[in-house]
Parts: sequence; C-alpha cells; structure tokens
Amino acid sequence: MKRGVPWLWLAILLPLQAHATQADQVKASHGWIRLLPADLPAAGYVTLDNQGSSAATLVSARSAFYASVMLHQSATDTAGGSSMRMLDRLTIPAHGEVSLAPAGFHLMLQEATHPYKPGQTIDVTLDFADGSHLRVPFMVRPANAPD
Ligand SMILES: [Cu+2]
Repeated sequence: MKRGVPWLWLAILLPLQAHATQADQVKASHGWIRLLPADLPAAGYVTLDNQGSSAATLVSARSAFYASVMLHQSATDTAGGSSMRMLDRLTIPAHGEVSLAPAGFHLMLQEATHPYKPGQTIDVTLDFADGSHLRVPFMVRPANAPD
C-alpha cells in the first residue's frame, strides 16, 4: 500500500499547479491611497509584480469603502495640461512589474460609503481577466502626503 502514496500526492498537487490563477501569480506591494478632502475622489496606488510565466490582466477593482472604483491613467498633453482617461484593462506582462503611481496609472475611488481616516488601512479587491481576485491592503495617507 505504501507504493500508492506518491501517486496520490501527484494526483492532488498537479491540478493545483496547472490551474494557478492570475491572482496567484501577482504580488501586490506598497498599496496606498491619497485621501482628498470633502467628496473629492481618492487615488489608489500599488505595485503589481507578476511572478508567473503568463500575462495577468487587471480588469476591475472594488472596495467596500467606495461605490465606484475605476482604473485610470493620467497623461500630460502637448500643451502641458494633465488629463485622465479610463482604462478597461491593465496588463502585467509575464515576469514583469507595473506600478500604479502618481502621474501614471491609478485607481480612482469615488463615492465613499464609510468614513475613514489617514493612518487606517482599507482593502481593495483587484479582479483579473480569468475571474480570480486579489485582496490588497491600502494604507490611507493625507492629501499632502509625498508621492
Ligand atoms: Cu483618475
């Protein structure tokens, strides 16, 4: 009977490896939110490191603290003005890293549903194209926090 044991382990472990999700591949770090006064939208930043051998595509984000969380990209136009546009997806290449950072990609968090303050940490859930999701803690910082 002992000979059967390694085969049993293979049967359990192989399917798990074959079905690693995009969320499993991505490590999120340095999540933080710049909280603006009144009802202004807050911006969320995080570094996403894809340790897998296939691309991971972020398709949406959500939080219990906001009714609306969108994926945005800031850009500077030729006249020197800045604008934002909404993205419907953000791809993190295999073995690559994408940073959501001031003046670039960010999460735009609107319509706060619960009061909270700088110094707290709130969770944001990132949804990937394969249906997997990753819950990431974001440290809340005040409006004047350095980039
Ligand atoms: Cu924005």
